[in-house]
Amino acid sequence: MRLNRTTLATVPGDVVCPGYDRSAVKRGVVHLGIGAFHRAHQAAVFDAALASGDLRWGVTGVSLRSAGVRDQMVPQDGLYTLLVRSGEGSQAQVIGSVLDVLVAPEDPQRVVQAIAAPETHLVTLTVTEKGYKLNRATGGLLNDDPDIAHDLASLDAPRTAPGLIVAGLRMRRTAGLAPPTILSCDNLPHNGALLRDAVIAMARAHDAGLADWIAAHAAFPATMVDRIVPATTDEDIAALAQEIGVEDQAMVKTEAFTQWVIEDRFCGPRPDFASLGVQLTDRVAPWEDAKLRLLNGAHSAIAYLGGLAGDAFVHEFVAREDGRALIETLWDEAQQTLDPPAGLDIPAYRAALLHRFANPALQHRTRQIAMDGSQKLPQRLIQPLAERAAAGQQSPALVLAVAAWMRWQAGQADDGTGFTVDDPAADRLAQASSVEGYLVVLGLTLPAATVAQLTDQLALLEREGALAAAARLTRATA
Ligand code: NAI
Ligand code: CS2
Repeated sequence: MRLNRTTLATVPGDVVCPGYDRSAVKRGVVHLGIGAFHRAHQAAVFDAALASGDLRWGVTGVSLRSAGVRDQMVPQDGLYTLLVRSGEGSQAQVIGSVLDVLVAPEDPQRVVQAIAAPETHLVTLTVTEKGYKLNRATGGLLNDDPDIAHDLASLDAPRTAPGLIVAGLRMRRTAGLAPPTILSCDNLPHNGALLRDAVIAMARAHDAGLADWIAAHAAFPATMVDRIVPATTDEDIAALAQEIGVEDQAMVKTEAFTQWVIEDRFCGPRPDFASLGVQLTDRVAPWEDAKLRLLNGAHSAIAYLGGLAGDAFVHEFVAREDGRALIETLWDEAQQTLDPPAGLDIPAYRAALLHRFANPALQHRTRQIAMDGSQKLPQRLIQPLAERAAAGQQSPALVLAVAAWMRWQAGQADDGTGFTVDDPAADRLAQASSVEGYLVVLGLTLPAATVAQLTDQLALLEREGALAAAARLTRATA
């Protein structure tokens, strides 16, 4: 028996369920990229908005690639369980904010129409870093990407997020409607500005007037999003079915912590975010940098060093004394590059992060974080390393973490086990055999002294393995 609007009545009483009338909910949000993170983060906030009595914030979810999530969610009437797992136990809640899921490749026009619908006030995105199709070194669209090339030629059946958004905005403009606010919720620095540039570049290829209208009237606030959401496994689904008595193929598991900081620059209606625990601020960049360089930087270090050492999960790496010591050193280095926002207590933030990473109930795979490293490393590790090098500071932990990413590209763990490198640049990375070669793939340069240190650490990792390299660093910095 699957979870759906009929079987909802049978779930145990301690599972929180939607208390609002779902049939009265309007579709105020179109979300592109309805993966696990959206379901554990933004959709839960929209659910809380609905529960507060503001029924404008139902979500039309969109898959840009496969039909998998639609096939999980539509038979369940969009209902799914959000399972919060902490060291203390777990709490389940059924979320009702997702009303429909569209599969863009099957019917792109339905997505365009959803964006253009008068009741749509927000378009949100979690399409992964690579989904923006940007050449991050130059800031322009990836014009040689076949899907971008297709959308630049015609928007009749768009294939990319920028293409779908521009086609939707074009339809709104023709209908005399204002644009919705468009919120990137991916882990990219200046995500609002990046998305705005991509959308305006796509629009300009078709209609300069449309591009100018978007530039003048649409809002693309920057956001910082945070909640650790590991990919759901078959075991998670089976265990939840035992607990709630129905099968939920769309469930997501997460931690108790959640944070959403949004630049307060909307061009139309939005929920009363402040009352829903969302922070609105003038400047998101300091929050983004702190999160990307402390949380995500440590995550990537753990993914590559732990992954090479054979740690399947994040909590295994931070259970090691040398693992924790390495992360603390990395944070000492990274935090000196930050301009922390008022309200962020860095020592408390670091302590909380270690606690979050140590949560064994989350089962957060190092392999999941290791994915798409070429899209993640620059903002997480290389930028702070470059800034420190420019200031004449040594950064042994950042250097080791970046070298571990380079070592990862060989597709072999320290015990000789082979794995596939999951990265849009995997082919080019596989051809690169030196530090300089890896940096070319990223489109970045570093000073010669830093390149030499990376080369040393890469050789050390090849010779002695990740744990020995982490232990050496602990001894050297003790
Ligand atoms: P997921 O794998 O469950 O979902 C990824 C979504 O992105 C899917 O809808 C997929 O179709 C889409 N996508 C993937 N490649 C794409 C491409 N080339 N073009 C267009 N769409 C593409 O992953 P999840 O957990 O939902 O994470 C997605 C993003 O959310 C992350 O990359 C990150 O930027 C952000 N995020 C994730 C967190 C997490 O802990 N999982 C926490 C904070 C942010
Ligand atoms: C992780 C993030 O997969 C990754 O790259 O570092 O998704 C991380 O879980 C989130 O940013 C936490 O908010």
